[in-house]
Amino acid sequence: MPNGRGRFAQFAFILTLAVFISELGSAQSSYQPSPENLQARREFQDMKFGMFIHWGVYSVLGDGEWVFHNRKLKVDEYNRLPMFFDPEKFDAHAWVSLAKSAGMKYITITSRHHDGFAMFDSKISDWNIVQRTPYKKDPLKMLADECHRQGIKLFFYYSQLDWHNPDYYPRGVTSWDNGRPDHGDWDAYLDHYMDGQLTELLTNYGPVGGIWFDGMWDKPNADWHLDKTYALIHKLQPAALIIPNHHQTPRPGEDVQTFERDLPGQNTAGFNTNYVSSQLPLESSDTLNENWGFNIGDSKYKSAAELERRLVRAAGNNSNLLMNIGPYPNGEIDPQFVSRLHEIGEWMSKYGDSIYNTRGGPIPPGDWGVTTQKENKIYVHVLNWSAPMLALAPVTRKITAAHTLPENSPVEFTQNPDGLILKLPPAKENETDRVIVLTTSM
Ligand code: JFZ
Repeated sequence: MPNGRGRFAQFAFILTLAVFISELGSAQSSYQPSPENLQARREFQDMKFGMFIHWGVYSVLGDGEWVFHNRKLKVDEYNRLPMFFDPEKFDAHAWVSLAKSAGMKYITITSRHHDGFAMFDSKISDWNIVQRTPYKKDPLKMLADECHRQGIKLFFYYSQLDWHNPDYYPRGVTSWDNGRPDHGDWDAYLDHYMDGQLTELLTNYGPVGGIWFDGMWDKPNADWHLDKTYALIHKLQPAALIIPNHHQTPRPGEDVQTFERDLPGQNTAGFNTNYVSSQLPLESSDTLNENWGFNIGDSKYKSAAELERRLVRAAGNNSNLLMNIGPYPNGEIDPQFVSRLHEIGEWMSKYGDSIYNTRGGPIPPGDWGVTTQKENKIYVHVLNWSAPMLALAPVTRKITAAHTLPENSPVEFTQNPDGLILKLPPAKENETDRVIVLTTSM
């Protein structure tokens, strides 16, 4: 009879097997990613670092993107807001150049958030930037054109949750009495309104990197017509990736597993799943200060060094990092964001080799740091270790050389079946990451 530990191991094994089979089964039952889609997934993993942008009419109030809900405003009251949204300083070239200078390879921007307000030229409803604001233009079109010019991939965040449309009914867990009628046509909301807008986004903006969905958690038990919507997206643009922020085990048709404010498998935020897909590309999103949308009272900026370490930890966990900024309502970007992004960009120009195009390395991540790998290189990222000798778990590949990045000076090492020992150079002042490049024979 197995003891307690044996029984637990047995249980854990069966559970792992069940999850594995279910992922395999569901992937096979209905969704076969197209070759373009599989290629796009690899390219997504190669990019590693993206810019998240939360920007909408809510930015005018400087109180975050949830202000409609947090202040329990009525629809008629919130309807006044677009009249004051006139981002005369919006400059698509400046935004895309900023992302590029930070070493970011993609941008994910809110095409509409939970207020349902379309930040693009939509014919499905007049609740959009062209028809309701004095600005009258489509910033997403300008951004898409500029991204194509500068070689940056553009993804659209799209909120499935809607605090404005009466057809978002029955309402979900975030509902409050905001003056909408107590009836509505849920199927029309999904099939006409949402799929209609998604069709616009995937038709009028050239090649799109993908759709980043959010808000399903508002009605966890509703029928969201996911198969239909996912099929529509993959039909319109086979390479477009579906990235759902539902914090659950991935479903068929989904192409990336994303984790909000956490590394894959961690759940410090309290709403993420511990399950990490072994098949899908991974992404972790976070905020540069403490808010997604512009919040005038938020000056808690993370330092460039802290952001660099997060990026390194994400890469070592086989994940991308999507780092958010909330631009001002006039279209300018907070200089505090800009200076940090420039600093990260400088750092990436020296250390980018150890991050771009890599996958999580062969040595498990630890408090000391992480590893990444590509081709015959293993990059050891030492983030938190002060002693001269670092002992690591064994690596099966034979290591033929070790040197520092970016100086390329040799590093002494010992490799045997019990492990790998590196003699580290002393940390330099303000060094966020000591990178040792291991060259292997295969
Ligand atoms: C969502 C949005 O609500 C938020 O405004 C932002 O856009 C972020 C990227 O995504 O955040 C969530 C999603 C789910 C939960 C909490 C915040 N949840 O389930 O508790």
